[in-house]
Amino acid sequence: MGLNLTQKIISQHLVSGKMIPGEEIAIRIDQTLTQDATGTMAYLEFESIGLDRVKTELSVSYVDHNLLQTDFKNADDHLFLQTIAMRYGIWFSKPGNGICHQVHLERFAVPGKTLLGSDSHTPTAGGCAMLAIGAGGLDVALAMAGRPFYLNMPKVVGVHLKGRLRPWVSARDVALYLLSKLTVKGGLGKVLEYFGEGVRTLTVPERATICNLGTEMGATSSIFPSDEQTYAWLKAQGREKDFVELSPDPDCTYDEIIEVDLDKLEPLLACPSSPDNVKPVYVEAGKPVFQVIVGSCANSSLKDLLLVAKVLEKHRVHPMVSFEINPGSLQVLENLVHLSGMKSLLHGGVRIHQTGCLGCIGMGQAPPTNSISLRTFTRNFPGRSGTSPDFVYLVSPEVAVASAVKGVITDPRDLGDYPEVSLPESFIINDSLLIPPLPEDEAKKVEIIRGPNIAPLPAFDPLPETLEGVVLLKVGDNITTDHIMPAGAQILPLRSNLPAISKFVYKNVDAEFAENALKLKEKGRAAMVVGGENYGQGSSREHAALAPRYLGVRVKLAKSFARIHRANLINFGILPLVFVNPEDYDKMEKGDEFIIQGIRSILEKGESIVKIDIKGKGEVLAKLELSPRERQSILAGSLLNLARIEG
Ligand code: MIC
Ligand code: SF4
Repeated sequence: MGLNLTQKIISQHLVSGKMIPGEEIAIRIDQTLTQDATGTMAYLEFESIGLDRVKTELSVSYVDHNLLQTDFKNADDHLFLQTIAMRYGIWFSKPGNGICHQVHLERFAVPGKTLLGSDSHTPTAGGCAMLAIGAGGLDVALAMAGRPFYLNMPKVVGVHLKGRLRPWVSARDVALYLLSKLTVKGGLGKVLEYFGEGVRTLTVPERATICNLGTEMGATSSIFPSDEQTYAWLKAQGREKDFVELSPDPDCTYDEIIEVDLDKLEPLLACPSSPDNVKPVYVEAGKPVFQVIVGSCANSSLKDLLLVAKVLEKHRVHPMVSFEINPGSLQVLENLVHLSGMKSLLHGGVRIHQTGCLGCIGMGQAPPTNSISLRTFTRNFPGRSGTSPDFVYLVSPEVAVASAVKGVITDPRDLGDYPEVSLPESFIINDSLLIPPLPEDEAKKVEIIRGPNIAPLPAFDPLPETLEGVVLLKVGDNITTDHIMPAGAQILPLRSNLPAISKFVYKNVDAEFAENALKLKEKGRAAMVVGGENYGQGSSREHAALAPRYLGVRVKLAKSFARIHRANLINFGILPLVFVNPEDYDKMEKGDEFIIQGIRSILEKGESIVKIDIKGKGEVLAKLELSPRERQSILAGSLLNLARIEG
């Protein structure tokens, strides 16, 4: 029997394990990417492994998240990242060069290769037929050290695209449609592989938008085949030598099939405050909007901005709307200028920002109180915008510009004829903010510059035989890493300083969480957090595991976990326990005292049922399903300890 594309790429990179869904496999990683918010920690971890140079084919360090320089902290991080890249043979993408996923698609994505990135939207490169996966910084550090990446063999869902998108309906709507079907957890343990006649109607940046938003469904990755569209993209980037044709075998099978009629889709939006709260635009039409932003790794390509520019050739932005554009990359910006798109944007009443993540991660661009903000971003989790409560809708560039023009949520089909937008056959390439790795002999001489905000990694003690402590917090379903470890302008600059950032854990859920946890830790007791389904969805930030661990959290007990967060918990020695009887969730309360006897022995013996004694309430049973390697990581106290033991 033939293989689908995902299975093909995995089989070519398989280091251990069998390609049976759910079983642990290890794959070789060809390329890695980091961004500044996760990168500082990832490079501190890489450094502590003690190698002289990265062992991947290509590793890139991007600066795109922490661009705001209100004091020395972010500026120091930039310098640290640049010098550590110079020291270890890593490409460095300077601030201003653009969002990691957009730049990677332009300059580095190669069909058929594997990419591991310390950012959850790394699957964006699936638009160029890469098997691209988001992971915690430590996993990326280990991949840079030449170690394989461990994951559970995903199920492969074939998404059959039929027909062609109609005018004013775009790639974003394909993803929103799938979000409405799959919800934020429907992609867990799966790769979404696109096939069918509709595929060839979509350009690589459109495919990238769809792959990017697969992350919001919890998918391990998303991928398109490599075909004439891929060739056209690589050629336009001056990289046609990287092209290889790749498609699934004709007799391949999929674990599931989803059919999407592209020509039946209509403009959609995700209402506040979850990416899967999807409705047709006309249902919300007419509500006044005060802010509209086109940007982020999902929708800031040249095609997206040219579309907006074309509309603004004929229309002006409504006086009550702040219409903001965050270009995805320097390349997008320069080509937009060259094609006169910038002129229409400026003339039409747009506010232009620098290239980067900006408001998508709460670095500026917070909306006004009680007002609707429309954004072409990836996530509208509550408070992520920086304003609380917020009313953020996720939309396509088409819906964004139509609403910016009318001042109310608008179905873009109301604007009349769809403007013709075509991409140039070759882009202006400008790599002036992209610094190649130094040759080995020069690299060795580089001195890494560390500002005072870069704190060394603390030590993590091994798992004790008995865990005893208190349930410090109980939360509901779909808790995001933004709840656990918020971002934004105040907190993001502390990503390289664990003691400092830990003070903000669960800040918007329980302002006293960090203080209470530290008090407990001082008494030598452990903290537990109880959660519902899909605990830890969203970002790859390992700080959502690292910082709680620093505060003394040793147990998370939930109905189910999101993939990357679960891996991060294991990497830092936190037990990801799952209720055997989900009804037991109801009897757990904040303040419950617990004891888990013999936990080390349970792990050493490879047992998978854990008894938790809750004082005054009796026993709660939990599952602990771990691979041998995951058990070793938790026993050692962190994967870093284990990597050091293994040498
Ligand atoms: C995000 O969109 O939430 C981020 C910021 O890009 C994160 C990474 C981070 O928290 O640094 C992600 O998606 O992984
Ligand atoms: Fe940046 Fe937003 Fe993309 Fe995350 S989702 S990488 S913050 S643009």
